[in-house]
Amino acid sequence: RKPNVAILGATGAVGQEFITLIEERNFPFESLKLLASARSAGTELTVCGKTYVVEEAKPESFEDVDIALFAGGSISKTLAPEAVKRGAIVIDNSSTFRMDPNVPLVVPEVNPEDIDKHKGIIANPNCSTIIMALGLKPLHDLSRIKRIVVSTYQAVSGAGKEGIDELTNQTKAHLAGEEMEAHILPSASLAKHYPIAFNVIPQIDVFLDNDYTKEEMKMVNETQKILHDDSIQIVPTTIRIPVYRSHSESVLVETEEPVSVDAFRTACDAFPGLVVRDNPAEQVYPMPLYTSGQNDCEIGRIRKDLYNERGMNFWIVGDQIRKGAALNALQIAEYLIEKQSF
Ligand code: 2RA
Repeated sequence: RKPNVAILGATGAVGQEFITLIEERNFPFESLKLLASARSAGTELTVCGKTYVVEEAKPESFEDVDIALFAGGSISKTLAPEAVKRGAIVIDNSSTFRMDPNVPLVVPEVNPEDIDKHKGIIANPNCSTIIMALGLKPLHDLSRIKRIVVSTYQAVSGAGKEGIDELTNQTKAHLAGEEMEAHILPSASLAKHYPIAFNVIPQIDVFLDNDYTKEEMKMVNETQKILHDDSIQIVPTTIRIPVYRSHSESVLVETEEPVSVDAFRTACDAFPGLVVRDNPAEQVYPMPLYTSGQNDCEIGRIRKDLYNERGMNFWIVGDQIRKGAALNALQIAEYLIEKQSF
């Protein structure tokens, strides 16, 4: 049977991508409810040719809902348990429950076996974690990963529609010789904001006591949970760059045994959701301008560490709103529907 579906956060960047993907993938639903904050209630949105009026999200909104797609945000903390209480399975893109031992944290191509362990909530990992995990898993299957050093180059879409608008407005202002105004990045909650146009900002979200940011520690903690191995050492630097939609990541991995470039490239070729774009002689490598709007992540610049035979470098790029958020969550829902386990 088809599920009764609700989308919480339907008017935001991720919510809008849920709708686009539902139409693109002919995602099966019996009924659809679009939910948002009181501020956005009343907005009319069209899905599969039918017009829906966005309703204010309340606990009772989840009566008779089988699968609830939560686009993200702190509202998950109060509404996810209310939805579960009413029989819904919540697939939550916020960070609220990701490290909860009772909540599976899932990239469907990497750890699908965790989906069935849910107790009502399934957490969608952070976008930079999802994209990196797609490159890690084929290597981890060849030889267990021991240590990862990663630098990310993250799109402004990670900061939502406001982040996208800020890049546009600052670029226009700069090119017109005007002052650039900054209100959103590195994080709206912080005292200081910096322009992202023609700049990079080595901070995403707030700093913690260990001088790593929340975004960086998400990559550490979530990757260890997804790969079920908290002995894996991960040293991240997450950076905001003036790109609209795709995150790019430079990853150096040390494995237990040496792995050849050919073996890793072949494994990536066979890995679902991953496309190998790797031919230096022809200047072929992934770039965010070309991965945006597509479902697959692209991997390239695959090469051995210059000094350590157990080291492998790669460059991986993926659309932050699609695979980094909405698509990953929808694929989890498709798994539940295929198994009729909702
Ligand atoms: C970002 N990963 O890129 C965070 C949240 N989407 O801003």
